[in-house]
Amino acid sequence: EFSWTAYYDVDDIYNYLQNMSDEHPQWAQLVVGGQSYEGRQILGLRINTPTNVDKPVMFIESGIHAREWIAPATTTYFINELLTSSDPEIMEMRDQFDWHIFPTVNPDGYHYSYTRDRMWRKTRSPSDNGCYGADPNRNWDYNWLDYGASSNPCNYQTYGGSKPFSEIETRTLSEYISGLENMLGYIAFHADAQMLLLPYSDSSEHIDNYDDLKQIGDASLSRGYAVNKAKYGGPGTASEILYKASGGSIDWVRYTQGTRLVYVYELRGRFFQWPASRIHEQGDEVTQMMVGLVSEARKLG
Ligand code: 0X9
Ligand code: ZN
Repeated sequence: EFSWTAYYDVDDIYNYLQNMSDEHPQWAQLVVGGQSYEGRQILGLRINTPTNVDKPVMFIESGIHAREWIAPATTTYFINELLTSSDPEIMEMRDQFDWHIFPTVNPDGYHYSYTRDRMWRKTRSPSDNGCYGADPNRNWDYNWLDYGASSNPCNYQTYGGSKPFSEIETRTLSEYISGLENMLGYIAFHADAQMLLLPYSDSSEHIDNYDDLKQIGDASLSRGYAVNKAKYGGPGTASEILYKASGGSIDWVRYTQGTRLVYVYELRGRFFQWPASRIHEQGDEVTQMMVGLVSEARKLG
């Protein structure tokens, strides 16, 4: 039985998604967001309750960094809340959007971190010189390799890949994203800086709707704070409040798709780890942060 008191390998996460789509066939549909180097799928759930209006898409990208296990765990927790909660605010949030939610967009890396090397971050594609993987959050085709990324395939952390979208995971996921019409929001979950970040990640220039994103982000963080009194940094431009790095997903999404609500939530943890016994705590916090985000965004229209 799937619970939120343990971390699971990717097959178990995918079984959970399959089970949820079986249990809620009229709302939740298993979707394939892309492929991985080792032949896995990037599986997600589309949650779209029946109505006769077209709803804006809310996209959740999670687990792009393999070792940040709290991201996928929080994302399945959030899916469970959307599908089973009787809290009116959560149900309203569920009904308001066409949700596309992907808990593990780097499934090979996650499996490798789960079974072999806890601190693994990258994908698992081999390079010519015998090293493995690229940082999938340095591999997107926007200002690729300009800042904060390595061109050395043996760099354990931030190798940007042999070219933009060299990694099948980022390339196929970007194609899925491009195929979505009417994407209002794109949220990426990471760990462990405990911050809320806005685009761009490689320029300190404020984007045109910075003030709105800041106001919505503040509302989100204060809703989250009410749950456990955990203080997050930001909201602020990623390059200003964390560090400068090019080739990240949110920059590509913002620039090429023009998506209005784009955020990275850096969740809690130490050395990218978070106790399994406290997944609930992080999950409830993030659920309330999402409630705060969507209700403030609705006010701004
Ligand atoms: O470096 C990253 O990709 C993210 N931080 S993490 O520790 N989870 O690896 C931050 C992504 C947001 N953008 C930048 N500040 N570059
Ligand atoms: Zn990360």
